[in-house]
Amino acid sequence: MQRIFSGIQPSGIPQLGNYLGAIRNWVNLQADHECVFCLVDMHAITVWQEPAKLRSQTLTQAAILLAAGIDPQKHILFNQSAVSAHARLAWIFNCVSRLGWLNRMTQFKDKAGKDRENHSAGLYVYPNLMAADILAYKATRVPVGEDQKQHLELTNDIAQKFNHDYGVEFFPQVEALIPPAAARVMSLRDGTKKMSKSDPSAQSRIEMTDDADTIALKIRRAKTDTDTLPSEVEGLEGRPEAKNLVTIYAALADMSLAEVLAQHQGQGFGPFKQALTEVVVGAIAPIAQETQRLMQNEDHLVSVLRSGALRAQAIAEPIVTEAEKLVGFVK
Ligand code: AQP
Repeated sequence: MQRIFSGIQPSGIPQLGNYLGAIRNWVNLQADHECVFCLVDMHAITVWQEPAKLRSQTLTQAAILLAAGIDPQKHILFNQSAVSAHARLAWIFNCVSRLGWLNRMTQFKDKAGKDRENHSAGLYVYPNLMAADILAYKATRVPVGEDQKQHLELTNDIAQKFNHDYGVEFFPQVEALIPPAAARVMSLRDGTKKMSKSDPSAQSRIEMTDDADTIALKIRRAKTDTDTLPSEVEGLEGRPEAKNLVTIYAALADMSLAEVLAQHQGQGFGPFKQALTEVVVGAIAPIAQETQRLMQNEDHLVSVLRSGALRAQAIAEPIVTEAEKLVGFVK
């Protein structure tokens, strides 16, 4: 059985893009993989996080994952900082990875924007830590959204260079598992920007804890154009907001874009948004409700993460110790 590693940052409340790009896929992959799911709190602090919020967001995120169907008995769910192997391997990878490789990472450019000098060094070396997260478990498959593809290519470059430098086939190559539908969900306020849990505008995203009224309001306010829905997929080109709403509908209803358009062609956004609201509420509301229930018992959430961390450590510790020996550290 192949081992999967995947992470999500507790940098806010998970949003619909996290769900369609990652969480929903994780739930399905549990059937035929050994899964290690990680709340990557060390990644989250690459941009400033209020300590109390980071803690509560980590627990909320654990609750959302459990509510969405992650099974912490059969698989592993834990928070990254609880297993020191991640930080140790990341340091080695900081020394294997090349500045030229990191300079090409588009996520850093997107997140740092023009104000590059004022961002943390952690944000810059984020992809090296991500490579360490995956390779500390010698995971071979990584379910991610389309936006993370470049980081996985870098992970493979790091693995290859480590193996070459130390003259041993130690780390495997990893394969990205990118969900075919809704690989990228865009902001409700700007169809050219990805939906993000840390976007300053809560109106730009559907959060996994939103109730039906909040979802309806956000979709009603979502930016659109004044045209009706086209009959062909090509008609969505140059209409990013329209394409995004149709994409979300298609992903949640398990339909193709063409099938959604066949049902809704000629419709204005008023009625289409109502139909979309029903589909989104149908998928999100049960998860939000179960999350509320799980949030009542913080001790239980902490103990799920602790026991996950112990099991994660049992896998990662021997792998990272071996890597340290290969480097020449006295162990
Ligand atoms: N808009 C998206 N569409 C599809 N997939 C997405 N993912 C994130 N946003 C979208 C996928 O969710 C997984 C976990 O993401 P993450 O929390 O590790 O980091 P991120 O990609 O930076 O997500 P956010 O929501 O944009 O967080 P912030 O705002 O903190 O940067 C990943 O597999 C990602 O592909």
